[in-house]
Amino acid sequence: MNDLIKYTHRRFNPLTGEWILVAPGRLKRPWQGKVERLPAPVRPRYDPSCYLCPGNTRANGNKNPNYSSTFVFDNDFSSLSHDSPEVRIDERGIIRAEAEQGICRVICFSPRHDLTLAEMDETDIGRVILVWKQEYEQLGHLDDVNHVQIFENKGELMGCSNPHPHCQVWAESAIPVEPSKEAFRFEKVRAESGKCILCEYLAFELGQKDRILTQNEHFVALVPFWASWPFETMILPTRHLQNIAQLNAAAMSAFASILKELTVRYDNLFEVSFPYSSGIHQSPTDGRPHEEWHFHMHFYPPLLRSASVRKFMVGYEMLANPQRDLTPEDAADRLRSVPSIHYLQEG
Ligand code: H2U
Ligand code: ZN
Repeated sequence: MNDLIKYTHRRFNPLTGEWILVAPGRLKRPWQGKVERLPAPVRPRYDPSCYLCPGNTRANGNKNPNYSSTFVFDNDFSSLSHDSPEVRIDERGIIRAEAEQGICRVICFSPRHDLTLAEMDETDIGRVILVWKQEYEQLGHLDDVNHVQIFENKGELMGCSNPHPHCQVWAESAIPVEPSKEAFRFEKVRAESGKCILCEYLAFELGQKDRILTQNEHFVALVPFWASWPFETMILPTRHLQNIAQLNAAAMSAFASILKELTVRYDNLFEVSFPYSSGIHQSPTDGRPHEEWHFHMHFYPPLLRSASVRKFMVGYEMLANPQRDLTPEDAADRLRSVPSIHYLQEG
């Protein structure tokens, strides 16, 4: 293994069935990753012009309550709705389309305009996780909802439209493309061997430790062996759980704690509020038990070398498959080597 990974090689992503190309030799050019600390952006605790701050009026004229913890509302510009008619077309098996039903919501993490997950305390992060759990359960129970996607776009680089820390929930009748790749793989491996991809993977990683960033009694955070983004990570429960609704109080606190540590390490890497898209992949809500699923949270950050140098997934990545030069092992080393106290909160 150690020999193989010194040279250009391909790695298999068992969750999607796809491959990535790893070219460690390209990293022989000097690393200039250390950047000067930029002055911390001045972010007010409350911004009178923010659509998401407590008491403010949103873009469509609705007024937010004076909320003091989390705040959930139906997205004013929702892509999905419950009232699209159930119609489909299928011409020659090639020209296919179907109506899609569902609902989109926005979850503000806290009234504070200036606090991302990395800067929130674990108790408040725990409140966000509780809302994720409630939304997964409530929306998942709706007749026309078979899948609930919870995700966060963080930072302008990821196209986030509002700096007030928040995430979104899109609940719909179809299983979207990325989770359905995983669903297919979980089912296939279980049917063939009776095993769970992530239980097997976790057992391997806990033996190796090369890519593990941190762990507690209930969760592990790691750089997956098959990561395609430079600092891509994953949080996964140590037990074979299908979804976040199955977490007990101790596991929820452990989830909050590992989320805090991972997001702090991210911010500390380039001393910047680290952009990413993250999201939870968990069992569909179609009424079946889906014992094959092992829920997990993905983090896909775009940054490569500094607060301003990003990785572009273009050219070869768009037309062939993802490729990387920083190895997942080196990425894990770098994330492990930064402090676990947030750079703006130290001292
Ligand atoms: P981002 O997570 O990509 O920043 O999107 C924020 C969502 O918030 C976006 O889907 C919604 C947008 O439609 N939104 C409202 O519903 N009301 C508003 O007043 C502002 C933003
Ligand atoms: Zn705000």
